[in-house]
Amino acid sequence: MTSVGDFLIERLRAWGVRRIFGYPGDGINGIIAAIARAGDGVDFIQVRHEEMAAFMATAHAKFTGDVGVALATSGPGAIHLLNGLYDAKADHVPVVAIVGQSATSSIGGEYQQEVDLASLFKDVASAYLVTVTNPAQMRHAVDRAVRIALAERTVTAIVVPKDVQEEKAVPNPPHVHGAIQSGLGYAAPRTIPFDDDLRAAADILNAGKRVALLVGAGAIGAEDAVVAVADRLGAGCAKALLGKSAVSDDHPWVTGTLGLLGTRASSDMISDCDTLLMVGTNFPYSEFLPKQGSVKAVQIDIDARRLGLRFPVDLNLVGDSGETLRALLPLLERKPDSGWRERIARSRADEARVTGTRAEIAPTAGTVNPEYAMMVLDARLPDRAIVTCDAGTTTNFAARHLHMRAGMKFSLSGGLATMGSAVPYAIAAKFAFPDRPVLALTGDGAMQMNGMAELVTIARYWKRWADPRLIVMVSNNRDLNQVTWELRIETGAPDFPGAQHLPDVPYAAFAELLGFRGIRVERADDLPAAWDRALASDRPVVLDVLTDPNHAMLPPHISLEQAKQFTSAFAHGDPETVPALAQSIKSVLASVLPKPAGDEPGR
Ligand SMILES: Cc1ncc(C[n+]2csc(CCOP(=O)(O)OP(=O)(O)O)c2C)c(N)n1
Ligand SMILES: [Mg+2]
Repeated sequence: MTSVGDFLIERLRAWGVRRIFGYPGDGINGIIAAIARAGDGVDFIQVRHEEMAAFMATAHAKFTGDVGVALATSGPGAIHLLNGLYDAKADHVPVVAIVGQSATSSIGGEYQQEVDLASLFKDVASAYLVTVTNPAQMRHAVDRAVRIALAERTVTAIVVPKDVQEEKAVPNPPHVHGAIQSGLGYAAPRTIPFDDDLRAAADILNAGKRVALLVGAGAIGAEDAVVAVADRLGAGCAKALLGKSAVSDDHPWVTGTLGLLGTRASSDMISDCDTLLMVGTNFPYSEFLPKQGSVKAVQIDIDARRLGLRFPVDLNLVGDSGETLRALLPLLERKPDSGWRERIARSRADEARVTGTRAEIAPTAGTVNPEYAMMVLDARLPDRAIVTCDAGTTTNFAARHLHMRAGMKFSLSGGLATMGSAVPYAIAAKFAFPDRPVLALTGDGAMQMNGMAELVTIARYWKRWADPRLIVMVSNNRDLNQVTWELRIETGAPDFPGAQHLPDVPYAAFAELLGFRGIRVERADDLPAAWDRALASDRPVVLDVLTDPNHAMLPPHISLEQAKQFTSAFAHGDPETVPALAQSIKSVLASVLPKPAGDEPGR
């Protein structure tokens, strides 16, 4: 007999799903058993915690463009999934969640592990959420969950009570009134604006003298078109963090990321431009965008919901990034050289000088300057590397110091900015691209939260991967450093060790226990050789770098208000570190305070 569980798996396979990230429980026994019966047909990846399964499904979707699938049992398993599902929803990638539920006979009876999943998932899976109580529903439940997730780039969920999983499948609902005969398949449309609107966009862009592009995750895969348009317009290009790999940093007119975690070259370019073209980005920080009314602007996004949301542009275009830019290109005029690109290149060179200086700031004894640590990696990033990053200072430094080259991939939890995602993202990347080097850059807080447990998952699977290099770099500053600095900058509060400090954990030694290479680095001089060893390893590596929590972590342009708050944190006395912080802060403030000539503070 083919059960409903069997048919669920069969139908997912028919949709092209080959991998399910999940964790068992008796609420999904009928589905787990079906996966076992399916044999090689579908690969079940066992994680340590359901949230990790959802992160992996999210990362799978981000790195491959296909739908990610996460499976969890009823009650606690379903609840654990949620944060990872919100990550997919916030970053607009297709993920289908499949969760168990108490048997239909006990629903409504407060039976053990019964949770009102229809209410719990109502928000995260608002695009499509169905409880399958009749076997004949399964066909359209799967067809709709996958198709809607792909078409709307969001999260959908199928809840299956445990008894229903074991019932006889109805793969072909009867040809009668009330039955649904759904089908397979989704072909993404080619979305381009009407000619008149493209012409209007071209008029705006042609009239500009200093054009800046801001590209996001929506431009990933459209690099050729971005480059062609930027070259035609003599434009510069900044990137939202999720779009870091969209355009190679090898182009001298690419200024890197924009925003709190961005470069000064990007923020200077955006404030000096007269025309802005936003492509596939939902970049949130308005203070890093031009002042309203100060520039002409065009935005391109495949989803009209995100148009005109962050900046009141003159023209909103619904369209696919690559297709729309290609359609726009013949309408764009080559601009005479006004020196704009040269100015951008100079600003980039200045930036490199400043970052170089920051990387030279002497760290507190026994630690490594975290910016130096990132620059050592930047000089060694292997071709085709896939880089994942966690919420924390590592993201700031990776955002500013890592240069993406063509063929690399980069992602992180952008919209949700949740901790604990870098290692599960890296695992999903490794399954999707087992022949590519994958690097997870994480803080010690995130490592303790999820990363350490997920090393166990790596230990289980790494021998399957053609290239065994999954390198986890832990920035071990024994502190929730990102938030410690935010406390200082935003509220003027001195350090609060009880809340902010973390225990030192021997990450490298733990990795060795799992059969990995563990490398602990306490001195900057040892770091280049440590990275070389890690990158030449024949097995996964944990690189535990003791980084300096006193290294000032400030945005590219600190406002006067923030500088005041910040100074007051030290006037009140940061309990343990005031002298140690002084040098770092002085150097960093000098590099980030607004330019004196003609520039207004606080931009
Ligand atoms: C799940 C979750 N909890 C809390 C936060 C708030 N938060 C953002 S970064 C951060 C500190 C991270 O510390 P760590 O991983 O050690 O990185 P560091 O900043 O020290 O480099 C915290 C607590 C968050 N983003 N996500
Ligand atoms: Mg830390």
